Amino acid sequence: MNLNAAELTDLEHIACTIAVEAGRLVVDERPDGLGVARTKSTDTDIVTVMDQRSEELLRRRLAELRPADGLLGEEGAAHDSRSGITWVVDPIDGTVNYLYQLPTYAVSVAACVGDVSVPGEWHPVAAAVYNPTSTELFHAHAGGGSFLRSHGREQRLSVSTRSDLAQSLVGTGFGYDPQHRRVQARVLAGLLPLVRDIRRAGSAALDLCSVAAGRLDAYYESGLHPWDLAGGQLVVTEAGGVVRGRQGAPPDEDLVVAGPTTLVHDLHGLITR
Ligand code: LIP
Repeated sequence: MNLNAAELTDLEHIACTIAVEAGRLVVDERPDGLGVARTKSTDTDIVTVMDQRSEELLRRRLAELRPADGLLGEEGAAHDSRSGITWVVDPIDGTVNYLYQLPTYAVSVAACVGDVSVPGEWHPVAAAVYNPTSTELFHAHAGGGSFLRSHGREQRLSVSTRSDLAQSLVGTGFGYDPQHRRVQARVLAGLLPLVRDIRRAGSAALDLCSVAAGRLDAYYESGLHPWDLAGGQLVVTEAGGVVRGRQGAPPDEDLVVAGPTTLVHDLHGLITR
């Protein structure tokens, strides 16, 4: 599907607009004594009422603005596309941080082309990732570069120029399943002596945006869903980075490695070894 710069810019503007609207909702209308509305894959994989309200806002606004487009949301909003574009949204990425009032969570909104139900058969073409606590808005469209909008200023983003993994600050995250976490802990134990340090912020979307901004030199995680990945993936690639899966495949639930090409290659080698 070929979209021109004007169409891509319009999609990016829509992503920014509704990501900020949803972000403001989850901050301004957070109820006192917020609890867990339900759990998903495990009893620590939680959903709050604000995840649900944020996704409903995104669904409603996209129905108004882009009625022919498809939708895939973390909390279940989904319908097929009649336009060839599907919006992949995470209403609160970093839900545990949100529950605990740790300021590292984001609304991620990405317009994608291809079949989002098949790993590797889709890619984002416009995206916004908004942290409503810092009011930092990361955004990009294919071929347009990546930008951070903060306090009224637009800053063009570029990934780290570091090429030495031993001097690199590497982000990662962990799944909710105990057995998966045991494997992730073993990978982490092998990596820790070989890098500058590790950071685990709790939001894949913001981790990927930190890579785009050079705040992390690289990032890896296994277990990500399309909604965790889509927005930040485009922000990284439009900042000159690469986002890959295992053995150079497209990023998927099995593995995501992001950063400058050299670091991604070396980090992938250590992780898969
Ligand atoms: C989170 C991811 C994060 C991962 C967490 C969790 P959620 O997404 O963004 O990278 O390490 O375990 O999966 O569940 O907050 O939308």
